[in-house]
Amino acid sequence: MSDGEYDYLIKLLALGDSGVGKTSFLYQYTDGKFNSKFITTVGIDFREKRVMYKSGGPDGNSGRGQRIHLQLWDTAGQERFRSLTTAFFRDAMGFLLLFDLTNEQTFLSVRNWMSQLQMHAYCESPDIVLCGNKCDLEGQREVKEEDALELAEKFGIPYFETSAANGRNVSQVVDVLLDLIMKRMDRCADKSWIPDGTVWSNGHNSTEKITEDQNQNQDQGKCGC
Ligand SMILES: Nc1nc2c(ncn2[C@@H]2O[C@H](COP(=O)(O)OP(=O)(O)O)[C@@H](O)[C@H]2O)c(=O)[nH]1
Ligand SMILES: [Mg+2]
Repeated sequence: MSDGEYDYLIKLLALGDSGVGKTSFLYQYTDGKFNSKFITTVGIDFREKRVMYKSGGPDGNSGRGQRIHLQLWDTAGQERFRSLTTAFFRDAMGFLLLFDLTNEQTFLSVRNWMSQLQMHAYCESPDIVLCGNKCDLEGQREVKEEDALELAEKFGIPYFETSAANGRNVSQVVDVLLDLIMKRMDRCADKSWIPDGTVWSNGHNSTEKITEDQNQNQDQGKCGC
């Protein structure tokens, strides 16, 4: 597909404690590479990738493909809760919530990240995928798969064990998140819940698609789904 053309611009945000592998995960997803000596990228806070999304049609066959321009936002340096603001979460339509399978504390932080999300995201139940990262380091594992699954189930979100080092489940996680987002967009006929930053290829953003009245209902928790 040519550079300027896409049907949807979708912004995703990677969250989780410092060191869990957010930057490495995004780098593996967009570039298919891993650098164990990765130094926080200076000056770039998001990565981009184009994907095709095919929704299942009513008859079970694939519908027309949608051209998606994914913007994946990293959160380097903003991991500390107090520095996160509503503005930081604004515009993101889906969240990759990572913890480190070899560091139990990062798993315990997941609850805090979930409450931050519930407070600041576009609605109280935004689309989130939980990732237990560094699954290649099986010998150093501190978090059991069943415990992570149980927590994910409690929050009603999918859980995957991933490795930014060998790429395991990395693209699958993004596919699952994108699928949740696209299905939510389908469900919300008026689309008034869509965050301001969502841009259609014709240059209009979601704010332009709604009336002032509806605009007043755009507060978080009112996504209508
Ligand atoms: N073995 C292994 N190391 C990883 C993985 N993901 C990240 N790392 C390493 O963990 C450290 C922190 O990763 P980074 O991406 O900077 O974490 P961030 O602070 O969440 O962005 C770096 O040394 C990475 O090389 C993984 O899946 N497996
Ligand atoms: Mg980082």
